[in-house]
Parts: sequence; structure tokens; C-alpha cells
Amino acid sequence: MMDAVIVNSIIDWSALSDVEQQAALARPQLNDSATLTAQVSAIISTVQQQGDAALCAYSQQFDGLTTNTLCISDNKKQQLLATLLPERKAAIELAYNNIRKFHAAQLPRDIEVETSQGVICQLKNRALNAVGLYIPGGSAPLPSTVLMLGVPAQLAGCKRVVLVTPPGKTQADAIAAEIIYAAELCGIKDIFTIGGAQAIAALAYGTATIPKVDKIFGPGNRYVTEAKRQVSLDSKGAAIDMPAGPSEVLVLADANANPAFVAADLLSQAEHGPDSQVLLVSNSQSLIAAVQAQVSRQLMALPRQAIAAQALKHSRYILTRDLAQAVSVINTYAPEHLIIQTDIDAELIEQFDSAASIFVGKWTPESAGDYASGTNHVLPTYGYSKTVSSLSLTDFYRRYTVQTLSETGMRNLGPSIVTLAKAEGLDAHANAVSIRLAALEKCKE
Ligand code: HSO
Ligand code: ZN
Repeated sequence: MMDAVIVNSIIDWSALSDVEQQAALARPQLNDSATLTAQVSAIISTVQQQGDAALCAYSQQFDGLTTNTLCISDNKKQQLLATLLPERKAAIELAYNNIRKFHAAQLPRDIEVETSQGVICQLKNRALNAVGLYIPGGSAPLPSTVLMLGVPAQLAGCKRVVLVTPPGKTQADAIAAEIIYAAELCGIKDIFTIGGAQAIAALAYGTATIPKVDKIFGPGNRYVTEAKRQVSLDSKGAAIDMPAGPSEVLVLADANANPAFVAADLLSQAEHGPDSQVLLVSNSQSLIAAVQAQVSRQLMALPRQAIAAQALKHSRYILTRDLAQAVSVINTYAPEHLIIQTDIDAELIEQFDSAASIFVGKWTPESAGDYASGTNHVLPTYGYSKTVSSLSLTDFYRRYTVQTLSETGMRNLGPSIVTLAKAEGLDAHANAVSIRLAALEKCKE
């Protein structure tokens, strides 16, 4: 039981100076210390040098396991699957189907345009060959994340999909049966029990057991996030899905919103981790007070109340003059998740230009998108949503172009290319065209 509940005081937005407003929307400082950078970089080079042996040594050091296996046998998979409760299986299947439907509709289309007569330009999409999916373990293993990453990888048809997840607490291969089942639905065969920065290093560079991948997807703790950042800077490493910070939700509610619903939504994000951030923005002081009372009450009943209480320490309750001011606050903050519970939900949606994922109306909690509605829950946080998009099917593809000029195309385009190349002082470029134009002239003769 907690001694005191942390509910921060109400911030009256109109009364703040510009500087105070900036401070009120500041994210908690990321702990990107020099020590973290150095520790992660040391782990990455050790994995590069020692491969599997380093992975086992790190599992021993960080997870307290004596293990020399990183794989899960088919026998063990079957054994775990046999323990899976039927209602969980059915729920995973429902979520899988909805995520699949929504992502299948995102199939990127190739295009072909004749820009000038005889000049054909194509934009093509090709699935990435090998992708790595990081599924967090720790205090809450996330089978839902397996679906969010595994479904688009399956739909895109990536040739190799490698899933890594931290080892089980007592035995390396004793991971959650839900993870195995979700992976099975997504057709993922390669599951390795390794977590942390060492798992990211293994995916980026490969070891005898773990295949190297081209791109790494998935959320993780600060070691994982830092490792993803480091390997993505190395051309021999791997690309990553998106930059990440701690998870966050912002609820916009007016006087008629249900305070218990709003509080439940705030707490659902707060329970993720001590560094999660939750914000309420409202034009009604009485609604904010009612939500705060509900937060205190509901928090008491949560098994993860210690974690949620930590997160609530950096929660914000912002009172705005009206909804228009609320919209501007929200656009400045750029939340990962935005929940709208107002009388004019539909009118407001188009006014938001920076939220990563929007949940509209009182029957739409963030949990719907976290698990089962079909949208992806891997989203940019920390204000990155101003420019970075939420994860979609296209992230599992690369785009490239193809062009073909016929003789007519060369005749049509050639003279202008020569002019432009000369204007840039690049004569070799001009020559590559004029040599062809000359050849075409000769043919004519
Ligand atoms: N809210 C998290 C995703 C998640 N929630 C997984 C429950 N399980 C980050 O978007
Ligand atoms: Zn969540």
C-alpha cells in the first residue's frame, strides 16, 4: 500500500509565461548519460568479437541465468502452448485478425509514369529481406507487440523474421506461452531468448546462432533504445524502426467527459513504467478535479501501483481557457497517444497535426489500439510524432526507382540534360548524353 498518492497540481495555462509553458510541456530528461553510451558500446563490441559466448555471459550477468542455449526447442514450444488458456488463445486470434485486416489494406502500390514521351519512371516496393523483432520481457512480457511487428512482417513477406525476447526468469526457454502463440500465428520460426543491448548487437551483426538482420523493430528499455541508436549509425549494423523515448498519453476532455474513464486511461499508460508520461488537458477545472480524485482511487486497486505512482509524479493536469487553446497546447506537445473525450470530438480531429495515434470518443480507450482494434501500437514518442509516422506495413519495405529511356526518350530529354550538366560545370555528365545523341544522329544518316 502506498503512503501518499501523487497527483500534481492543476496548471492554469493562460497564467503561464512562454518559458513556463515550455517547461510545463517538457518531457522528463532522458537518461542518455555518457555512462549508458559507453556501457552499451562495450556490450556491442563484445558481442561482435565473441558472438554467442558473449550472449550467454550477458544472460548470466544481467538475468542471473546459467545458460548455453539461446533457442527454444519445438518440444518446449509445444509444452508451453499446451498451458495457454483457451480465452487467451481466442483473444490473440481476434487481435491478430484485426491487425492483419488493417495492415493488409496498407499494401504499398508500385507506380509507373511516362514523364516525357519515351521516358518511363517506376517506383517499386520490395519487402526487406531480413528483419529483427525485439519483444520486451521484464516486468510485462508483451505478446501484443509480437502481433504489431509480426503481422506486417508476415504480410510484407520478409524472407527472414527473427524474434528476440529476454530469457524466462528461471529457465532461459521458459518464456510466455502467449509470445510463442502470437509468433506462431505470424509464421515466425526463429525465436531466441536473449534481451537487452546484447540482443540488438546480435541482430545487427549476427552470431553463429542468431542471423544478422537488415532492420530492427520494437520497443525496449533504455539499454535497448541506446543499442538500436548505436547500431543504426554503423553502415555495417542495421536500420531501425524509429527513435524512441518513454511511452506517453494525453487525454483531452471537457466538462461532460466521464472522469472515471479519463482516470482509467491515464493510469493505463502510467502502469507501463516509472518514466511513462500522462497528461490531461481540459477547459473544465471541475472535470480535472474529478479526474484527480478518480486517479487516486483507482490507483489503489492496481497491482502495478508502485510503477504507476512513479509515473504520476511527472503527470500534468493543464487547464485551458477553451478547447481552441487546448488544441494548440496538444499540437505543441505532440503526444504519442491522444484520447479525445469531448462533446465535439468529430469537429476536433482534423485540427491535430502532430499526434501519433488518436482515440476518438468515450468508448475508445488507448487499450483498444494497444491490443486489438487493428492499428499499430509501435509509435513515435517524445515529440518525434511531429515528423515520424506510426509503424505501418510500408516500414517493412524499401522503395526504389527504375527508369527506362527509349531512343525517343533520349532525343526528347537529351538536349535539356546537356544544358543542365553544363550549367553545373559537369562535363562528363553532359558527355554521357551527347555521346548518345551523336550516335542517334549517325543512325539517322
Ligand atoms: N501502450 C504501449 C503498448 C502496449 N500496451 C502493449 C499494452 N501492451 C505503447 O504504445
Ligand atoms: Zn499500453
